[in-house]
Amino acid sequence: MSVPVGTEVWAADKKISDMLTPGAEVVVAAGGRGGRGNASFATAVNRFPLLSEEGDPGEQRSIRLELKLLADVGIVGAPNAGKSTLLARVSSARPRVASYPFSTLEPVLGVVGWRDLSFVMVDVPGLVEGAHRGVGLGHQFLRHAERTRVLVHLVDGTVPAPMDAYLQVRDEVRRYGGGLERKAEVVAVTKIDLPEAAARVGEVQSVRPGTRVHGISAATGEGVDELLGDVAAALAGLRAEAPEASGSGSPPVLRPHKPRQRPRVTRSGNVYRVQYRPAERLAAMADQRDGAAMLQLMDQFRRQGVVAALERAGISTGDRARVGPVGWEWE
Ligand SMILES: Nc1nc2c(ncn2[C@@H]2O[C@H](COP(=O)(O)OP(=O)(O)OP(=O)(O)O)[C@@H](O)[C@H]2O)c(=O)[nH]1
Ligand SMILES: [Mg+2]
Repeated sequence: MSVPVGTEVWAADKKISDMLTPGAEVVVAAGGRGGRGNASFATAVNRFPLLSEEGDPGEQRSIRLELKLLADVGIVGAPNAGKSTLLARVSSARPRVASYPFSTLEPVLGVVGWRDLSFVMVDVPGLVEGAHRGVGLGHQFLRHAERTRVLVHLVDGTVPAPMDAYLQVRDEVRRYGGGLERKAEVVAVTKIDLPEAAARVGEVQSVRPGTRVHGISAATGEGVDELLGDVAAALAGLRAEAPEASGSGSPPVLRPHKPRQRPRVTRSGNVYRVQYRPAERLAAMADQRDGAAMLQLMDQFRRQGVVAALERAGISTGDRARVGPVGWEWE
């Protein structure tokens, strides 16, 4: 199977793997084991093996592939903060911009060029209080910010309490978890071409002492270059800290863990049924009319731990034992 990079593979609501490098492989359903002919049952004392084994059918399972966008930088913020306007200003992406909340309904990627650097930014639809519980749109899109390395947090400079708006979005990001809250965050108050917004930068700065809160206008371009400079510096800092995997060598093959099977016995009345694929495979192929084959089968059941499992389950003389199509009276 070939899937795009950035895909998560889920089966039965359990994450099997992340596909992070081109060519990464994951086995989601193993092919069936081949059968074994009777020659493979020959031993020094049993030179005429009467047993053989049928092959197994391949595994079947439903899987869900969840594609996460890969971007270096995620733009987060309350609805109407000016996220899409900024992305449109700094890249050739054309996300929907409108003067009402929730105008962007799906994440949009843009490639940003800054000096000689280029990085990918994703415009994540607006976050509102309760987004982590699925209120509004933001939560389902926050996963697209999971793979980013830097968050640009935009605060609308025209709302009555920009500081509260900042803290609310921070809270949503923190509750979402997944390491999002630990990402480098570059904060900017938007729309500073409007006087009331320009006056708000200091307010937000007061909750972020020690790190610069930018004032930007995506409309006029004011402050945008400095903002991108900070983003580039954050990205460069992270690159220096954690150099990306060289990409050389063959991609790892991730295999879902398969628990080791043991014989399981279920009882109904005086019938003890053994569930154990290796034993059932043998039983399915054994010729029940051939006494010698049946003796060899019992011998294999003993080696496979089937007899011990039946004894542990409390089988006693006169009860019936069953393995696949083979049944016999216990003695
Ligand atoms: N004056 C001014 N208006 C801006 C600026 N940036 C955005 N706006 C306006 O603010 C409104 C919302 O902008 P968007 O970019 O759609 O906001 P958003 O954060 O993407 O909103 P959602 O997608 O709904 O979350 C639009 O009417 C924009 O024209 C700015 O720098 N100055
Ligand atoms: Mg938008």
